[in-house]
Amino acid sequence: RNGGRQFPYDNYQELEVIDAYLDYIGAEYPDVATVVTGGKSFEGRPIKYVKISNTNFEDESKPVIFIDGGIHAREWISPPTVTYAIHKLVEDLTESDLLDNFDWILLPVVNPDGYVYTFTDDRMWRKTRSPHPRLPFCVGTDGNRNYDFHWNTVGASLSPCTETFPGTEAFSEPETRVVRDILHEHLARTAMYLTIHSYGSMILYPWGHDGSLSNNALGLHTVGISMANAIHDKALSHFPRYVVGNSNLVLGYGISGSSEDYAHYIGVPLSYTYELPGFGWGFEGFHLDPRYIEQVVQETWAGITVGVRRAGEL
Ligand code: ING
Ligand code: ZN
Repeated sequence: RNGGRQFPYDNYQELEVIDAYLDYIGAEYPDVATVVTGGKSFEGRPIKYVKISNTNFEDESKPVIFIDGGIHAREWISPPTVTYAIHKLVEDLTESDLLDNFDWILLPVVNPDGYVYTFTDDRMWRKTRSPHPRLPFCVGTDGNRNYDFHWNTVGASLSPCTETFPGTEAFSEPETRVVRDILHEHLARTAMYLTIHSYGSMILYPWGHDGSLSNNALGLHTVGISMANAIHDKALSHFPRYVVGNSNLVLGYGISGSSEDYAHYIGVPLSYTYELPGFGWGFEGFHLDPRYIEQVVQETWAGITVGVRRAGEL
């Protein structure tokens, strides 16, 4: 054990360690946590998530909070923020209102093939690992361009060899289909969807494809600001302050086929992309110094919990 919890936050963990932690949680806390394999990645790895409820998840009696991480392989700070949420909800138990009032779905690594590849071959790999059917030397689809909302219209690359290739069709990737299926299965009661990326210290909301505002723009912005303020209150003084806003306007370009837009389009009222902190550019940005993992998972959890409680009031 590590300070009373089973998952270490002093360094980045390989996929096996993350999967073993999820299995441990399911085995040790069967009354609150159920581990589900939502599907298999292109290379056949299980895509695991945890359903958490202090009553019976299948009663469908509470709003659902769905958080995913690790869709982009190199954004290593993302998965530990999701495992930390599992730790706080299942092992720590100090914030019982979060379980009394909500059910949770937590999926730390959407793209296990890419994640493994960043440990074995290329630390800067972003996409999935499926080769293009006609150009097999071009490997990988950008999972966050592969969703079926304005798919392949803006901010995605036609060339399958590049970083933002949206796939041969919407939902061509088994990894994004797992997230899609979770969203649809619990759509009627999903209050909030968060997809955790890095880097940039931003909380972004729809619509990414054209920069227009959704009917719930006021709710999105209000909850987004409260999350950013909660993070700021816990953040180290030299961390950049989070920016909150419409994805397209904040980033300065359009993005089509993102999970954030898709979730909101099908009806999730509060849908956000978190861009966690990173210092410097490129490698430096994606490889946050491990000494900050503990800090970032804690401050991110502060943001998530404030947002969730606020969502419960809306
Ligand atoms: N950034 C996101 C990306 O997928 C983004 C930016 C935010 C896209 C919100 C869509 C919606 O490119 C990273 N770091 O992946
Ligand atoms: Zn990303």
